[in-house]
Amino acid sequence: IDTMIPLQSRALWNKHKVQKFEDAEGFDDRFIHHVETTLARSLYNCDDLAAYESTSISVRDNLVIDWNKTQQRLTARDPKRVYYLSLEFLMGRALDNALINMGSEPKPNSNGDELLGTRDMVKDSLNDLGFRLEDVLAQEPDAALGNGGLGRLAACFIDSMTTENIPAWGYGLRYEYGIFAQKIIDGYQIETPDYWLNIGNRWEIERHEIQIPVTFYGYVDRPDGDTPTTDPAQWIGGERVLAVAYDFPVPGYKTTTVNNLRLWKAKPTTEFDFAKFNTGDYKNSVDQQQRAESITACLYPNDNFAEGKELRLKQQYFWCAASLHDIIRRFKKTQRPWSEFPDQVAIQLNDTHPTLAVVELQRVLVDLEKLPWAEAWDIVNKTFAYTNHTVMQEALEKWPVSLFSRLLPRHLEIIYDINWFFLQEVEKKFPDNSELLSRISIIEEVYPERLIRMAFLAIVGSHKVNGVAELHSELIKTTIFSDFVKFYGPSKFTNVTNGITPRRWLKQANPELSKLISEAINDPKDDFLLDMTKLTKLAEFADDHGFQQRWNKVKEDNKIKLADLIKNLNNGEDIIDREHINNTLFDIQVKRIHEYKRQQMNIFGVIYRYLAIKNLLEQGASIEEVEKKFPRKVSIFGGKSAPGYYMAKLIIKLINSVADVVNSDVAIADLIKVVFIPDYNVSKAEIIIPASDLSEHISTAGTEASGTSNMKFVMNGGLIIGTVDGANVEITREIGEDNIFLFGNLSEKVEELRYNHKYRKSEMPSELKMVLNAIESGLFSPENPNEFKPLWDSIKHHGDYYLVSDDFASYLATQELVDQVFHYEKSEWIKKCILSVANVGFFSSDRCIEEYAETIWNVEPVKPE
Ligand code: GPV
Repeated sequence: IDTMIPLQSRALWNKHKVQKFEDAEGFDDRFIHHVETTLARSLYNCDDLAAYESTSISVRDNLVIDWNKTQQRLTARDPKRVYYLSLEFLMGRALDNALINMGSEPKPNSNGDELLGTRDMVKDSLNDLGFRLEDVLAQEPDAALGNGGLGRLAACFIDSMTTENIPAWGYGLRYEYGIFAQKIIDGYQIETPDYWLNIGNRWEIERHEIQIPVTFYGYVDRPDGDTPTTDPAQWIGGERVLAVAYDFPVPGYKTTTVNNLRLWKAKPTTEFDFAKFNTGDYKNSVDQQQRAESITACLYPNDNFAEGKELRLKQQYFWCAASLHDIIRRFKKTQRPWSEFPDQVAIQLNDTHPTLAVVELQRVLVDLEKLPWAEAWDIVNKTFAYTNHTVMQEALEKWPVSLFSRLLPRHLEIIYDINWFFLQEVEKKFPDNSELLSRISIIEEVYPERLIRMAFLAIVGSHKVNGVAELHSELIKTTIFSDFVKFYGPSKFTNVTNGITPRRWLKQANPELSKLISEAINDPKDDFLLDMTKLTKLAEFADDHGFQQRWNKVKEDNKIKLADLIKNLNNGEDIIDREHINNTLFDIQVKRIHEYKRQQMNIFGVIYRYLAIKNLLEQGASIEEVEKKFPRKVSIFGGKSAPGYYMAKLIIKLINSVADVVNSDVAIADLIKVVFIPDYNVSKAEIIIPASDLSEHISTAGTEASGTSNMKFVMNGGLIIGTVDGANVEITREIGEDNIFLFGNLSEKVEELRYNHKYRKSEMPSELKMVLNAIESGLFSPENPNEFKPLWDSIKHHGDYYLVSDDFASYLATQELVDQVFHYEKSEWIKKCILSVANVGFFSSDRCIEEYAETIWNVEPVKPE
């Protein structure tokens, strides 16, 4: 702020200081104020949407007041800050979360007889004003600026960083279109655009005053002729766009700290191109300017896959350049020497998407600030840390050198120099090892195009590299990054097992379970949401029959809510048998559709069950007899496929085709139902996850870096069927191996098993043969028997890369065990659920953030006074 209010005016400012609403009266006042002024409506035309908007603005007012205080406190204290750079923030809805987080200290209600948090207070107020909170909350579109786990992790992290009072900023892009909305038409996925800003966005604050120019293309100029590339150079850019800041206040739980999520939008510069205008090219020049906005138009809809499009690289640089500029501007205000930059700034790279920030900082320090190369590089290296989220080759970003040389010519030079210095060090440590040099080089020399390996650049530019679960963090050291371990030693590589925020994923998604817990452990103020070790007290009730029944009632109510959602999505037609809901096992797999996540194995399992039931019936068994072996079960699927991912889309089609056949087969009564829930997203997850009896986390061992929905399901009192992969390993350690259904081959075996397939040394289990035969017979695609050919071919003829045939038998056997416990030992089942929740505390993202803060960022909380 450059205009300072004169001293004599300040009393006036303080006299009129805006106050937060604290009680029902205050809320009503604020709510009606915004209806009548901000929305220009009245009590005669205030519908649910207007009520949502007015409630949001009122709540935002409170947040902004605390946001300002937080920023003032931080400016005064000037502590080290964390900057979390993520191309995805999968935030979901903001209002309910803000109401829960803001309601820090419950206050007595008007009669003084009950403690009310802000959420309950606002709920009552809205009632008095003529609205139902649930209907109001449902008006909000999801902020779906992410694909899946990686983006949702970033959202959980900013929640935890704020709750922990860590001075933190999130930086990302303000896409106009988030992840596409999924429609299912005739069983096929159809993508439709997610224009989430259609009704405006009441949570963002546009900062017209913060506009940062970003340059692309052009050429490099060396005023002094032929100086080395490590000397300062001048990049004369060709295209210029502006980055405008949009700020989203991030509330924390039981704290008045409010952090900032800053998202950039691209817009044209107001520069006027005289040359074009004079040649009569006015229209063209305006059109070209307009194209600036396309940079932040759309989120790339790929999960675990790098597409390599020019516009994507533009997005990455646009975002890195603007964010770094902002970070540097903030640092410079304190007039510290550059050497102190890493003491003030920690930048976390969420995957390799922001790796250009490493190069950009080096460029700023060398070209603009004129620091010597080595001094600059030391600062860069101490500033950055990199989180890897996958070992799968197709997800590792590699950009063509040719694209770089056009779009970012100076950055390419800098990358070459970084690589040159790095390879020299490698050569020094391991002389005459040209194979090592070419393996470890940031540049991959491959015909017809040389490629820049972004992960390698991120490692070289960072002081720490972490994986997201123990198994994954070991795997990156022994596979994709093993040469770097040889060179740097193992201490540069570390593990921080992922976590999730219990505020959204327990309190918000599952208020009834949350209430039961707080009563049981005698924690009326919900402090367990901050200190999840308090949950261990639940273990005392694990065998308590009365408690088990209350626990099960909560689960049943949540299953009814999910059945209602499914009914609504199915045009009001019920698929799930309401009468038997309590003894129908809800078996859920919701996540991005991917061959490695093996939804195909799940649906094959459903087909097997269907065929087996049909067999028994044909042999004359009664439904009651069949039910003893195959009790009631609903298999629920949900998830999006990348638009260009053919096999994933075929898996969706198969699931829907199986659903058609099975659900309409009256012969099997209601023993199996199959449901594909369209358009899985955060707000649907909040309904689906609390309703699970069993959830599936069945990736081929070694492929799922961590998984985070596994943690969400356990936190909501559901059991897991899973492979020994990702965070399933630590979940097992924490909750106990009696409380999880593990199966399948271990990651150590994967290589050998794939080898066996390649040389046709594997036998397919008879159960899988049966299933594939049924599919091949056209049972699920009578008009087009070959529709699913690519699915069976990939197993039978293309090496079964994801090892479905190796794990299928043990998957089925484990499902049988699940049925046994759920239907014949229900008390044991519920006990397992209670014990799981009792020991799920480790997976709070608060624990995770504490580990990052201590071992990687070296930052401390700054608490409100
Ligand atoms: I790389 N992840 C993701 O959602 N998108 C990606 O493009 C990539 C990784 C996920 C992993 O697949 C999960 O195992 C992990 O839990 C999550 O990132 C968060 O670390």
